[in-house]
Amino acid sequence: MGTQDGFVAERVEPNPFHGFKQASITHLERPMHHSFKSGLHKTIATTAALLATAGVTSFTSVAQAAIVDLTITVHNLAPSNGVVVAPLSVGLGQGVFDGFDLGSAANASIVRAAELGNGGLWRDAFTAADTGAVVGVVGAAPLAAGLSATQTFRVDTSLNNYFSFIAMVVPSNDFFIGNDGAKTYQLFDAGGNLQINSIGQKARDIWDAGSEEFNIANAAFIVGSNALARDEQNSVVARNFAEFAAYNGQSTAYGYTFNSGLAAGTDVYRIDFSAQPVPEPESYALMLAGLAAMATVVRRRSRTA
Ligand SMILES: [Ca+2]
Ligand SMILES: [Ca+2]
Ligand SMILES: [Ca+2]
Repeated sequence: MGTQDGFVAERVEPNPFHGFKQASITHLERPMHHSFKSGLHKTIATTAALLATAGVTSFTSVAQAAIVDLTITVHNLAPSNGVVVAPLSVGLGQGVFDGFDLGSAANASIVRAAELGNGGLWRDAFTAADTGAVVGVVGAAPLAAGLSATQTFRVDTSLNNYFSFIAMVVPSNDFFIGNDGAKTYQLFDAGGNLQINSIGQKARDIWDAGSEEFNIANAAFIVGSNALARDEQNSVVARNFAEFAAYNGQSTAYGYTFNSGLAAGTDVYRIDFSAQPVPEPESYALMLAGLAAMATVVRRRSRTA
């Protein structure tokens, strides 16, 4: 079954918008294994404590630049009662996956993300083009103005150095944010250092996928509309934020009356990054071997004492 991070469920339901909230809260990729990680950290602490007890003073850092925990935090900065952004699909790879082009027709993965808020096909296409990629979703529900969401991904700074993203922006028929250039955002330099702290999106950065005609009755996030319905637009990907104002006064799925409030330079969204180095598995193995050796020494000493 496909993921259901979008504005409507994949399966057609009698009333698709009845399932709006339920369909919006699921995201399946959880690359982090927090309990495993914290367990290992406890082991390190225990190991360090035992080595210190045994009189070992030179315990060098095990941190390596290549593997990091990348925390991505997204913020909806739009004016209140304004646009909402679907959970952000992200891809971290070598800058080889290019999802769409300004002035060209959007492919099926972009159409799915832009018309229904579901980035599943986009993430599948990303990993098919870049086998070492890490993909996932930030946020469990469409993000309203003033709110934030965060997610941590374990990445290799040499395989996952470029960042890409896509998310539907509503109310709309087929609007989204995302990067046109596969190599626009190089997060990590050759030394594994994070070199981008933040990516901002203004209203003028929002795309119209050109796949679905403007029609309030077929838009997502509007009460009484059927997002699954669509009129083919047969156009190309283009910048467009002015169309949001056409929804002013409409009732939204979040219970407020929509008011776009957008001008070209209005801040809409921000993606923040922070990176925390983590030890590589080989370092853990070496440490555990060292601990075992030290325990043997301690045991022998206590026996001969
Ligand atoms: Ca492109
Ligand atoms: Ca359109
Ligand atoms: Ca639609």
